[in-house]
Parts: sequence; C-alpha cells; structure tokens
Amino acid sequence: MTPVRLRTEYRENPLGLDIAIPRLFWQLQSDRNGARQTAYQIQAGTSPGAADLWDSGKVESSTSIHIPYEGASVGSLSRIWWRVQVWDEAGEASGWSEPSFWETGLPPEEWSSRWIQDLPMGGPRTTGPAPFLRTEIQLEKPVKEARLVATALGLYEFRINGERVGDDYFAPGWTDYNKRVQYQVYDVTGLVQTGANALGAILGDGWYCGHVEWRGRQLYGDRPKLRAQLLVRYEDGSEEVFGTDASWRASFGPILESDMLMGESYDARRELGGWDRPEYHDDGWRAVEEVDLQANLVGMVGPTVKSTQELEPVDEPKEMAKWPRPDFLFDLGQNMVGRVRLRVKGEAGKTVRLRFGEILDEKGHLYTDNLRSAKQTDNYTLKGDPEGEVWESRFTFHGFRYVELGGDVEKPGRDAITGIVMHSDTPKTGDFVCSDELVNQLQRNIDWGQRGNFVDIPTDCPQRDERLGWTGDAQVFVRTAAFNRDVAGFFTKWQNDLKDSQSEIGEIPPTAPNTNAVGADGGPAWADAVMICPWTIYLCYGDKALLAEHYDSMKEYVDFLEKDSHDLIRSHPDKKGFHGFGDWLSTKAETPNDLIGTAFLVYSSRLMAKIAGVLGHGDDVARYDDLANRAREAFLRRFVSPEGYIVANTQTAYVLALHFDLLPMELRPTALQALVDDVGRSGWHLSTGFVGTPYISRVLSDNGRLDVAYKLLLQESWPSWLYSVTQGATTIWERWDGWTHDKGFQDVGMNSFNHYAYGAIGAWLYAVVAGIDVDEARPGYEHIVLRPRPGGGLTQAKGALASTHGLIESAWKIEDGSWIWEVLVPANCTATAYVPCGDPERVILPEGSALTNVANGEVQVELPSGSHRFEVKDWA
Ligand code: RAM
Repeated sequence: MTPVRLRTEYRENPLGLDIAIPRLFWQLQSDRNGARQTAYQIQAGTSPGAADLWDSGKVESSTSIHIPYEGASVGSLSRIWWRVQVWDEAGEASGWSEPSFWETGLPPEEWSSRWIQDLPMGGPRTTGPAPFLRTEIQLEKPVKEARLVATALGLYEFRINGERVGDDYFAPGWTDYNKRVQYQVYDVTGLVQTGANALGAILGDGWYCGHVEWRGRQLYGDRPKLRAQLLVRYEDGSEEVFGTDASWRASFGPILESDMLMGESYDARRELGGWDRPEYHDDGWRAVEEVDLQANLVGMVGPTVKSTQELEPVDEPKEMAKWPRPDFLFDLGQNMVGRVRLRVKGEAGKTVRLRFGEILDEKGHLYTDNLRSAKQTDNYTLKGDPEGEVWESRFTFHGFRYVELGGDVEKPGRDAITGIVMHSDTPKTGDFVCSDELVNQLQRNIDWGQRGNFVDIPTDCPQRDERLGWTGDAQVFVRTAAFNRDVAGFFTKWQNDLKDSQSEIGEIPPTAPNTNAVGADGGPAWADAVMICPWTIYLCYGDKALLAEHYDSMKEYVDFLEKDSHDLIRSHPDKKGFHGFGDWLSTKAETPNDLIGTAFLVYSSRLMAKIAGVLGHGDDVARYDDLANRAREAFLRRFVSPEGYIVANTQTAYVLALHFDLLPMELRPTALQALVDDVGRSGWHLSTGFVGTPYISRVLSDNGRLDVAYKLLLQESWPSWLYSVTQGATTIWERWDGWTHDKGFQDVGMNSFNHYAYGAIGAWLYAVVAGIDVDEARPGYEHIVLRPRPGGGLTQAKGALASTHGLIESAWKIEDGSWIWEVLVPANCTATAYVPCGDPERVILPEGSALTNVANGEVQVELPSGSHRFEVKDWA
C-alpha cells in the first residue's frame, strides 16, 4: 500500500496559502482487497525529505484526510515540504511517499506595495479602455528564486519580460471587495533575469467596476486598481521587494472596452509592441496615481478560472443573408462558456464583429433576445498583418453555442473560430452512464451546465445581464455538483462570500456576493444555502473545519429564522417585506411561501442540531432539535390535515413534507399516495420548480415508489428532464418549457438555456441509479453506501466517483438472465452493499464476504476495500 496524491487544503502544491494550520490529504493505493491504514507518520521540512519542521512520529490512526499540520511555522512566501509513510493492516510500512509542498502567503504587514490606478473612464453605463501599467526594475545579482504576489480591484493580467504570468483568468476573482480581496502568488523564477526586467499589468473592469447584473457599472468603485509585489531572493541569500507605487506608468492600448457582460473591443493597430519588455520607451505614458485604501487582503481560497478545453465548429460557417453584408454563423455543437480564438486576415482598420448566442430562432438566425441588456459582443479591428491575425478576448466571457462573425469580414473558413471553454478549475470526479442514450445526454448537459456556471462563484446563468451567485440555485445543485467535479475548494471560498453577505441580524441574501439587487433576506430555500452547502461539503468531503469556521454564521442565521417567524411559521402572510421566491418556475402549481418557509425552518434547524453534534456542542444540539421539533409541530398544525393531506396539494408540498421528515410515521403513506396521484394525474410529469425538483425522485425511491421515479426520469414531454434533451439541448434549461413547438420561446425577460438548477436530478442518477452514496455517520466516503436501485427498463448503469479517498465505482448490467454488479471500494475505505434482491438464495456474494441482513427486499453485505462482484440469478 502506497500513499499517493498528496494535497494541502484540497490543492496540489499550492502557493500563497494564508492558513495558519493547513490540512493535509493523501490517498492510498493498493491492488489488494482489504487494504487499510493503521498508522501514519508525517515529516515536514524546509527541503524535500527533511523533518526540521515536524516529525509526527508514528501515529496510530486510519485517518488520511484533513490532518492538521502541527509543525513549526516558517516566514512568508516560504515553502514547506512534506511527505508521509503509512502502515497497513498487517503492520507493514509503505516507505515514504513522493514529497509534496505548499507555500505560505503574505501577511498584511508585509504588503509594502501601494494600490495604483489610472484615469477614471466612463460612467455607470459606459465602458472604457483597459489601462496598461508598467515599470522597469534592475536586478544586480544572480537570482535564486522569485515570487509575484498580485491582486486587483477589477481584473488583472500580469506580465513579466513579455510573458504572461500564470494561466488564471478573471483573477483575483469575485468577492465582496469591501470585505475581502483575494490575492494570488506565482512562482516567476523562470521569468526574471539578472539585469533589466519589465513588469506590466493590464487591468479589466471585471466585477469591481464593470457591469454586474442589470443595473449598470461601478458597483464597487469607479476604476480598476492594481496592487502587486515581486519578491526576489538572490543566490547570496539577500532579498529585494519591488512593489507597485507612483513610479509605475500608464497608458491605454488596444483594448478599447472590456466588460464581463458587454464584451470586448480591440483595435490591433493600437497594440503597444514590446510594452511588457525592458527598454521600451514609455515616455508618452502618464504617471499612475497611488490610492490609499484599506482592503482586507486574503490568500486565494479555492480554484481560479482556467481555460480547460477547445471546441472547433462542427460545420462550415453558414452564410446568412443580411443587409448590408452577410454574416457568418458558426456552430460549436455545444452550449459553452468562455471566449473564442479568432483568426482573420484583411486590411488594417477593418472591424469584424462577433456576436454570441445559445440558440437559433425558428428562421435559423442567432437568437439573442434572452440576453436582456448584456451585449456579449466583441469587436476586433485589424492591423493588416499579411500573415493573418489571431486574437482572444481577455476580460470578458460569453455563454454561447453559436458565434456570428460579421462586420467587415470576407468569407471565413471553418478555422476562423475556436471556442475556448472557461470555468473554475474543478477537476472532473464523476462519471455516469447507462443504457439510455437520452439519460446519458442529460448527464452531459448537467455537467456542461455546471462548468459554464461555476465561474469563480456559482452563478445562475452565464449569458444574460445576471450571472449572479443566486443562493437558491447553488443550494439546489450542490449535491450534484459534488459528484461531477471536485468542488470542495470552490464551495469553501463561496461560503466566505455567504458569510460576507450576511446582515447584522443574521439574514442571508438571495445572491452572494450580495449586489443588493433584491434585499437582505433571500427567503426560504435561497437563504438556507448557508446551511445546506457547507453541510453537503461536509458529507461529501468530510470537511469539519468548514462547519467549525462558519458555525457562528449558521447559528445567527437559524436564530434569525426563529425571530423572523410568527409562531414558528416562516414567511407568515402577516410578516412585512419579502416572503421568498416560492417554488420558483414550477408549472401551474403554487406552493405557498409560508409552507415552504416553515419546511425549511425545520430543515435548517435540524441541520444546525446535526452540525452542533458533529462539532461536539451538546447544548446547541438540544436547543436546535427543540426548535426543529416545535417548528415541525407548527407545520403540522397549519398545513396538514389529520388524514395526512397537505393544504397546498402540490408535488412540492408533499415532497418537502416527506423529505424533511415533517410528518408522523402514520401519515406518510397518505402523503406519498397523494404525491403519486398528483404525478399520475399530471400524466407522469413534474410540476415542481427549483424547490421541489431536487428531492422528488429521492422521495419516491426512498419510499417504495422507484417505479414512479423512473417514469419521471424517462418522461420525454415537458415538464420533464428529457424534454429539452429531445429538443437537442446541450445544457440544462432554466425553464421546463424554454422552447416548445406550440408556444415557441418562453418570456424573453427570463429564458436562459444554461441554468443548472434543474440538473439537480444528477445526484439521483449517481446515488440511486448507479448506487454510490455517502454515509452521514462516516462522511467523505470513508464508509460508502453502495445501493443501486435498477428499474425503468435500463439494462445497465455505471457510476464512478474519484472521491477524496480514491476511486469508487459501481457498475451493474443485466446479462443472460442475471443481474451482475461490480464495485470498487478505495483502499482504507469500507462499504455497505445493498443487493436489490430479497432472496439470499439467488444472490452470489463476492468471495469471502457474508451477508449481514436481509430487509426491504435487499441483501446487505459489509465490504472491505477492493474490487467485488455480485450476481443475482433469475433476474426478471
Ligand atoms: C432568477 C435567477 C435565479 C433565481 C432567481 C430567483 O433571476 O436566474 O435562477 O434563483 O431569479
């Protein structure tokens, strides 16, 4: 057994970690079944393999994730190497792992640089040119290593001696800049040289002063600002720091305007050739302004946005008849988010225009009505290079499948456009495939929706003038997200955004970062993201520290709920102000706000009690369980008849009552039947909106109506998950009826074709169809629940999840009258397998395993790590 894949705070060899006690992770590799860690030893030091900072000695423990560093601290921007060895179940030592490292950040008192800025450009509604900033420095001695620490209010691209630093986009990311500003650290040893060096940065408006949602620009400030410092460590042991200050100079260059929502315009004739190299003549450049401002600078948490894939058009561009000249339409075959690479040739001064859309209208033209005020349009003015010109935008992104190339353009070839997919760097961890191709396309659409909307924060949509961190959407989808991709760091960062957005009385707004577009209280199911997201990250990644860090914030929230309710009815009709978004976008089924509100009050109080339990706060367990019980009574009194019927009589009302355990045992059968009847009456269609959709399948399959859950899954007419798939969708639509044959397009005011919320069915595909689930008592997949529930005529399904502990697999197929199931449990983990057959005589168990229970039509088996195969004979 060998320890591999060493990580620190979920990242491999991170720089700029601003955490006093980072947590260490490793995985165990073994091809033997039952491989298990019984002890570990960690050594940490200032060079690979050294133990001058920490030697944990042999620690008897099976833990291999979230192990707090207990060694000595080092200075800022310094590397700590670490390695681990483990002992297996037979007491055999593994030998040392490959060394891994992290580097510390820059504490506030060591920021010697100043904030700098250029002229203000434009007002709240216009966009302006991007400033280019530069300076030159002289390094007199041979350099051992160099680190760049950089941040901006706005966006920055840093350049040293003609090279771009790093491969991050939209750094430093979106936070509430009044509360915290993240910085990044780069190893730039390879970019600097003894002698003259040029340091430069281009600034974009970004979220700081560009358009954010529909109300215009300059939400946080009037113009972008930069703060950066280069630390140079020389061979002779001395150090020097070069920071941004009044000696830097500024100019406008080719980027005439750049805005996240509106797009970018670039005039290649205005390129500042060589501006980011030494010995450039910047005489014409103006002096920058130093700004005094107090920003809370914090090391980056979670991933940055990166370019992760390129897409070529699936066809030759289509010439569209249009006055005064034709446009050319490119189809990338996939609704994606990012930018394009443009290749053009032509005369200097000609301008080509790029417009982006998700879908075509009935006539086959680019459809952009649903973008509202977001222009998502780029313009490129040629410099006339006879070899041709290649351009990519820097500080904008678009949501699109189709690109229209127009303006002064000659008939382009297919290679004129390449799509570059961008999103927060959350590596793929999940795979789901089954025998139904439409369901497989649904799964792909869910993952594409996730990629396109995880752009530094979880956004609702990537195309129109919105793109906000809607709390409800994130909460609805987080469980599915944690299957598809490694989102631990991503949600750790966003939890800070939630905390920063919390009001003094504990409210959580509808969006984080809070743009104050709606109000301080996001209302039921939106504000509850502050509870549901960290709890889900705890379940899926075993992260207790996240719960501990936000414990007070969560308590304040639940206490607010209690105070804000009337006799424990949240969103009571007598309450003044906002009552919530209800079961957003449900179809012809109104579930009252106070019903949803009270259901979530019970749920969030219960979660608070559970979280208190995990962290060992006994008093709070009792207090919040009591609150949950009292709110549950209030729910029953107000909304449930003695027979078990719920006043609203909607699918969502029953789903919430059953999923949040709001009903006494004896009323559950009636409620379940009422739900099934409603689904049946609706012709096996959903009527649920954002609130009910994530749970309905689970409620049905957990309560003996797997058949109905599969009927809903496989339904092809709307409202259903597969309807959009049958219409050729490549992402999840905001509305069940975004476009229909009889009605055409839905309301242009709100009709996104890339909105992940309804993709929340994904968790059910992994957990129920394939059968990979967490055990709440031993989270992070240390103990795995393997429980596939085949049905719906599927003949096979396979789920895979690269968990924090390693790869989990569950694959079943029906073959020659048998049901065959193969599973993989990572080393150092165990699993309980539930075989979907109540007759032990028909079940062939893996060698060496024994059944522990037969219940609910399932044979139950405890499994050690490794590969295992089951077979059920005479499968009907
Ligand atoms: C819409 C958003 C989002 C939803 C809110 C209530 O504008 O797109 O999906 O959460 O409204």
